[in-house]
Amino acid sequence: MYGSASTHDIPANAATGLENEDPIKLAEFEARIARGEKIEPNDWMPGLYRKQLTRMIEQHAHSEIIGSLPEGTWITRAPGFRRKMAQMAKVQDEVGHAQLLYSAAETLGKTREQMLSDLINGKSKYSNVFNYPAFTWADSNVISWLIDAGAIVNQMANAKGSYGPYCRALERICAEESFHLKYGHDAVVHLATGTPTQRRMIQEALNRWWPPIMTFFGPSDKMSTHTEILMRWKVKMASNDECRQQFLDMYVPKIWELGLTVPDPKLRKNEDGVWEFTEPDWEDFKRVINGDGPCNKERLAVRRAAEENGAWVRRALLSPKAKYVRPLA
Ligand code: FAQ
Repeated sequence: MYGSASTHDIPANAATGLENEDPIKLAEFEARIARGEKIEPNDWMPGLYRKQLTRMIEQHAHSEIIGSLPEGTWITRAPGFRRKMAQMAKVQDEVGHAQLLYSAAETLGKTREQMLSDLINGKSKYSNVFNYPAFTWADSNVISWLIDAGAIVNQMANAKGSYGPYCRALERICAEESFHLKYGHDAVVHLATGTPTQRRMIQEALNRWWPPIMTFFGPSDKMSTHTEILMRWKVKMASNDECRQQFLDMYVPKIWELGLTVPDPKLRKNEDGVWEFTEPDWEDFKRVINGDGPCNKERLAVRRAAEENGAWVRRALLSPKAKYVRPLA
C-alpha cells in the first residue's frame, strides 16, 4: 500500500517518475484516459498518477477544512438571523466537502489519519487564500462570492477528469458551491448597494482579497510544476492560467457592474479577449503556501486543537466497550 504522498515523493520531472512502469500497461492506461474512461480505485494506474492525485485531492480536502475557518469566525457576528443561518450552513457544507475529498483520497491508499497528521504538522499544503484574515463581515462576503467562484471555475473543469471518485465528489461539491456563490453575491450586492459606509467596507475588503485571489489558481503555467503531467492524465482539465483567465472573464464585469473597482491599474481585456493584469508577487505566494502567511500558524493551531479535543471521542468509539455504538458485524 502507498504510504505517504508528500510532495517530496514526487519527482520534479514527471518523466523520471515513469521509467519503472510497464510500458504496455502504461500505454493501455493512457489509451483509456484518451477514450474518456474513468479510472477506478482497483484499476491499474502508474505510481505517479496515484501520488499526484493523492497530493492534489488531499490538498483540496485540507483547503476545504481550513477554508471553513475564516468564514466560521463570522457565524456569531453575521448581521441578523437569516445571514447567521446561511453562513452556518455554508461552513458546514465546506467541512462536508473535506469529508468527501478525504474519502476520495483514501481510495488511493493514504489513510485519513496520515493526511490529517500531515496537515497539522505542516507537511501538506492547502490553498493560499485561507492564510489571510477576514477582518470584517465584508471580507467574509468576498470569500463567499469570489473564492467560491474561483473554486467553481477550477472544479467544474476537473469534475470531467479521469479519476472516478474525485470527479463524483467534485460534482456534488460544485452543486453546493453554486449555492455559496449565490449567497456570497447576494451579500456583496447588499453592501455594494447600501450606505456609503457599507460600500466602503466592501471595496476595502475587495482590495485586500484581490492579490490572494489572483494567485488562487496557482502559479503561471510556465512556473507550474505539475500541470503538464496532470493535464496529460486529465486530472487537471484546464491549466492555472486558463482558469485565471476564465475567472477574470466571468467576474470582473460583475464586480464593475456593482460600481466597485479592482485594485489593479493594469487590468484590462485585450482585443484578442485575453486579460492583462499586474504579475502577482510569486515570491510572496511561495512564502504563504510554505507556512509564512499572515494566518498560517493560527489556522493550524485551530485545526490542531480540534484534533486534540476530539481525541477522546475517537478513543471512545474505538474502545471495545463501545459495542453499543458500533454497527453490528
Ligand atoms: N495554494 O504545479 P502547481 C475552495 C502549490 S477549495 C497553495 O501549479 P498543481 C473551497 C502546489 O500545491 C480551494 N498551494 O500545482 C472553499 C505545488 O506545491 P507542491 C482549493 C498552491 O497542483 C471556498 C506548487 O504550488 N482548490 O476554495 C496553490 O498543478 C470558500 C506548484 O503548483 C483545490 O485544491 C494555491 N493556490 O495546481 C472553501 C482544487 N497553487 O504540492 C472554503 C484542486 C499551487 O508541489 C471557503 N487543486 N500551489 O508542494 C488544483 O486544481 C491544483 O492543485 C491547483 C494547483 C490549481 C490548486
